[in-house]
Amino acid sequence: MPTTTPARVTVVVPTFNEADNIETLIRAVRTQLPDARVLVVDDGSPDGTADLAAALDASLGSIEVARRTEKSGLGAAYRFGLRRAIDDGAEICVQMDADLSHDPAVLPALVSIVEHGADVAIGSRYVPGGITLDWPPRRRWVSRWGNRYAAGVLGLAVNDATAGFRAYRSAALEQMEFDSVRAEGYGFQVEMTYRLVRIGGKVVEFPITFRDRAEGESKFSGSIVREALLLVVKLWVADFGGRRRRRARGG
Ligand SMILES: Nc1nc2c(ncn2[C@@H]2O[C@H](COP(=O)(O)OP(=O)(O)OP(=O)(O)O)[C@@H](O)[C@H]2O)c(=O)[nH]1
Ligand SMILES: [Mg+2]
Repeated sequence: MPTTTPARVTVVVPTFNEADNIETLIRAVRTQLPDARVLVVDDGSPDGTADLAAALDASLGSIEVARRTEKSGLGAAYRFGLRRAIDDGAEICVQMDADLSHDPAVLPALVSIVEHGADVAIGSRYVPGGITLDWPPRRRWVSRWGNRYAAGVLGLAVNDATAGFRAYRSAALEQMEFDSVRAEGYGFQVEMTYRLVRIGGKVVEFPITFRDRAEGESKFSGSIVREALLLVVKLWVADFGGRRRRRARGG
């Protein structure tokens, strides 16, 4: 009987000032995925997040902390972290926030979905069974309609293209050349989704309960929403030639 070796998994966690959350998060990740590596990508948090994570490595092991000096945004942190994880041998890369909005109990399901053939498993708020708790109505509205807009304009059959809780097959990340994605905030997640769909990747959405952060400060801003709105138009325009060619071929 052939033995199946579990895929090598790295959980990439970008952090900026998450001292109140990082220990709880890392311990929960270790409980849910005991064999996974954790890569914390910290942008010089003044509150000592990186030191807390490094101290946990001493007791738990398999926790790497990438200490970057400047706060350069979520997209840059993910590009760096995913590249580092793949180069270090990860076959599946998970991305999740440090603020406990993403429930670590969902990790085994996301990983298993990729192990069973998906190129990305998205922890989704907008499929049946998915829900967002504690968000004010305005933020809920921006997220819900932002997703409808992005999916509608780009023709994505994805309900939560801005979600940040995902597991990717590393081979698919390479194929879609994720290093060249430029967007920073929600736009980063949208463009990653768009590229994956364009290479014919298989997307599976898994319902999650998303909770607003209980500790630490929000980095939500109008400018990252505007970036995402504009990006969708840019992607649509850039793909104009592609759509015409597909139509001409009858595809
Ligand atoms: N390395 C790095 N991490 C960041 C940066 N900005 C945000 N993060 C982290 O990225 C994750 C998501 O950011 P959040 O601040 O939770 O953004 P959000 O979920 O849109 O908004 P709130 O939950 O309301 O704060 C968290 O783990 C942050 O600590 C950054 O510039 N660099
Ligand atoms: Mg958050």
